[in-house]
Amino acid sequence: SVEASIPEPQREAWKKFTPKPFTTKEEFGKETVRHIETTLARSLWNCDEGAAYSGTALAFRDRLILDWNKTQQNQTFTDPKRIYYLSLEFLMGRALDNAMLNVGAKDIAREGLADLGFRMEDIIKQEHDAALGNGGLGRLAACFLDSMASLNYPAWGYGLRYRYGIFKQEIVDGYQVEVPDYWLDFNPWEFPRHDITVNIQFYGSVRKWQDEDGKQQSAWENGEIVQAVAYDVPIPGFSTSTTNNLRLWSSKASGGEFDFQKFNSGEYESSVADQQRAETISAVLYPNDNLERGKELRLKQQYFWCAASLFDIVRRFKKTKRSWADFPNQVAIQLNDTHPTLAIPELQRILVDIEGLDWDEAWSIVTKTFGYTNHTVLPEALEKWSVPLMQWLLPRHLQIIYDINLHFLQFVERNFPKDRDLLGRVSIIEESQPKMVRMAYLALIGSHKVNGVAELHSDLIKTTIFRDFVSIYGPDKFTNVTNGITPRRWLHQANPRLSDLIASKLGGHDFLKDLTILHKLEQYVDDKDFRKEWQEIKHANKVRLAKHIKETQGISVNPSALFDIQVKRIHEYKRQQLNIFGVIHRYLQLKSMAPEERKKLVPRVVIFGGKAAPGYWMAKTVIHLINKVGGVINNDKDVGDLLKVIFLEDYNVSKAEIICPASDISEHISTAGTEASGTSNMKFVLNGGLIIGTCDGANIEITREIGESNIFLFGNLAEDVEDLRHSHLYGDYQLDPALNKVFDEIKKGTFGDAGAFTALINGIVEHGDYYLVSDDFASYCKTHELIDEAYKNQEEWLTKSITSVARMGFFSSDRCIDEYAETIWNIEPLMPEKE
Ligand code: IMP
Ligand code: B1N
Repeated sequence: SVEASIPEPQREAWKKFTPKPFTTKEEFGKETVRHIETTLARSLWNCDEGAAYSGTALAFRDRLILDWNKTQQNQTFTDPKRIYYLSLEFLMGRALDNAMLNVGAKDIAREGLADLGFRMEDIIKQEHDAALGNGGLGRLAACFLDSMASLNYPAWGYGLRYRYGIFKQEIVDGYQVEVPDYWLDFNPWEFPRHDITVNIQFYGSVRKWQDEDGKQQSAWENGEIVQAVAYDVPIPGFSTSTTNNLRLWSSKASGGEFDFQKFNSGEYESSVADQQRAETISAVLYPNDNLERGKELRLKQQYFWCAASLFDIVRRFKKTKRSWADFPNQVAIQLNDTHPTLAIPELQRILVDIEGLDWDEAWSIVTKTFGYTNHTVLPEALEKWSVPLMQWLLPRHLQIIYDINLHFLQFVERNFPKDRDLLGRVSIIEESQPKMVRMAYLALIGSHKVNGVAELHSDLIKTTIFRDFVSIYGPDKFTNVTNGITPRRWLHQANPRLSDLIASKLGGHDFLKDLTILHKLEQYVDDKDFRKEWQEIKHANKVRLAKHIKETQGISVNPSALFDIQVKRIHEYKRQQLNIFGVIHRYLQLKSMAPEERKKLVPRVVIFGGKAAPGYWMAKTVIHLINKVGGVINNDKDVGDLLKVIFLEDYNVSKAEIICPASDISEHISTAGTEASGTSNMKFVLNGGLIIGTCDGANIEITREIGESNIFLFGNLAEDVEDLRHSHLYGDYQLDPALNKVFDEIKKGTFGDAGAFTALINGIVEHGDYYLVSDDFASYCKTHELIDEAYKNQEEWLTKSITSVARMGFFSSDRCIDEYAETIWNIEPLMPEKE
């Protein structure tokens, strides 16, 4: 069993045989070659870069596991309160570079690899990204894991082990084509735990009876069973031996590979079909960002993962033989958006149906345990599940949800007896056809704290989607925790030269553990040599990106041009369409100028990147337009180096690490009130780029920290959006004239078949311009002119760049995790044991 341990007298021998981590390049080389020769069965004669990567990764994995074992043992003995972070997405990116930096052995590995005939940079590039996420929400979860380990919090991540992560994007004739991302061919970073399995039930029925004491009992029976198998991924902290665990569940047919009875009785095909059906649950990540489509398989994924994780958490708690009342003192569970909301009725089911607690006692434990983070107010992203579907798949959970709702509505009625409409508005069940379960309401009612991810967003949820709940529970249930990013990956790893330059001034790399130390940089803002180096590093990073563009797209761009970058999921609310219309406007102006006049212009490279959800037709149209516009502008002799438009294929985390350090300007231009926070805005500024942005999400707090003169803000405010939308539909409303010219050009066929873009234009001209592209167009273009002017003064630009970085200390995910720990989780760090 998992609990068995070595008898006392033999423990000394055990300890003597425990492997020691490598500390020199020779020891590292020895480990690596041993893995290449024995684990991989390759040799001196056929070791390519792929094999060298695998050997290096295995040597580092061994190291992480030794620390991981100690951390887990220490946690088991000390038994502190733990935080469990439930997220359907973990967008981890590559692991090797991160592991090398976090354990502080990158230089040893570089030298060791050189001795074996390999270059570190080439080896790192061999790794396939772990891309189990769509965008910001999944990457935030990955930054949180890094911070929780680095700050020594006893923390676990729980997720799904998708066989296919987010698809790989190819651009063919200007269109997005999706290619499956099979990433598990060789994944040294996971440990299959075939001894840790949980049986998960679906479908079936509920039996009810009265026990001897006359108490009502319920049992969920006769369902179909699928097995969850744990795969563990070690998460090393930076500059600490704490190594936490990310546990990902994989689905498998229960009773092993397939049903042997069926197999032997000749039902070969159906036994294999059962197996495949079970494995489908964890087969693929849903590729939608900020959109929920109510598919049965998605609900199955959610329950499968919640039930397996809760079983595991409850099992760990029960080992300590504490009373149930102690559960919330030992366990905090954070819900990353509503995707894990079923964990709430599931814990209530375990406590009431299986452990025999009273409803009220159980419910008090549940609500003290959970916290819920909301990441969006977009209506199309708010999860709702149809009651008939839930009745069919999870009959007992539906009953529990109805009971939770009943108790809640009775409570509301007692407190607001005169407000009849209120009950319908706040009910977990929407009285539609069919009825729907509103998951955000269930998550809120089942949690003790609800938080948004930036100040504006946390204010907005209180006045929009959760308005009634503020009156019901009072404002204290709601709080804000502004997002952050890990400076280890997004500065030290992505931009090592800048990290080292900063360290040379601040007396070491301590700022990577306390980012607020960066403020000391301001005293060097006039230091000539420092400024020169800062500028050289930015230029070198632009050269690196230009090289990537040349290699992947075959287009040469001038690294001295102003690099203007917008990389993120393609979404109407993020407004890549505003950007490309702005580019067309710039092109038209340029074409109308005399050649001497053009010479005064600041050359620009406009770079786009990002994926569209496969079924999101409008987003795909935007990608198509960007590529068509690029095709025309990049080949126009009048334009030359003055304007280039690039669409980078397959934007992902490892590409973001090359892109973020290379911007002069990055664009975060969502319609005000739609982007909950944004996190790439923080990554770009931390790497010395300036931003053009709307007053939305974390842009507002970035402005407050770095100062209004260091950011280019434009556009309408969130508070005015509703009225503007109304005026489009019912007022006498005029399209922006410059935007109209852009549309005329598209309609003329300048960028290929005009018909392809009709819907995009009509959405703005005829159907109410929901995202306010026209309203913000003039101020957007004007602001880009200001940027051109500002860029001509390179000295001032440089001052802005340095000052901004110095003031970015607030946006570390370490600060963010400390806030969660203190205000929501009530947990403390657990320091690793001394050697
Ligand atoms: P944002 O929406 O620009 O704030 O994106 C947040 C972060 O998510 C980025 O900085 C990337 O790390 C990641 N990200 C966004 N879009 C994608 C994508 O399409 N593929 C992979 N990662 C992405
Ligand atoms: O979460 C990020 C924020 O920085 C972004 O502003 C926000 O858009 C993003 C359903 C989502 N919100 N909601 C999602 C993703 C997948 C899905 O199936 C919704 N992603 C965000 C981190 O706070």
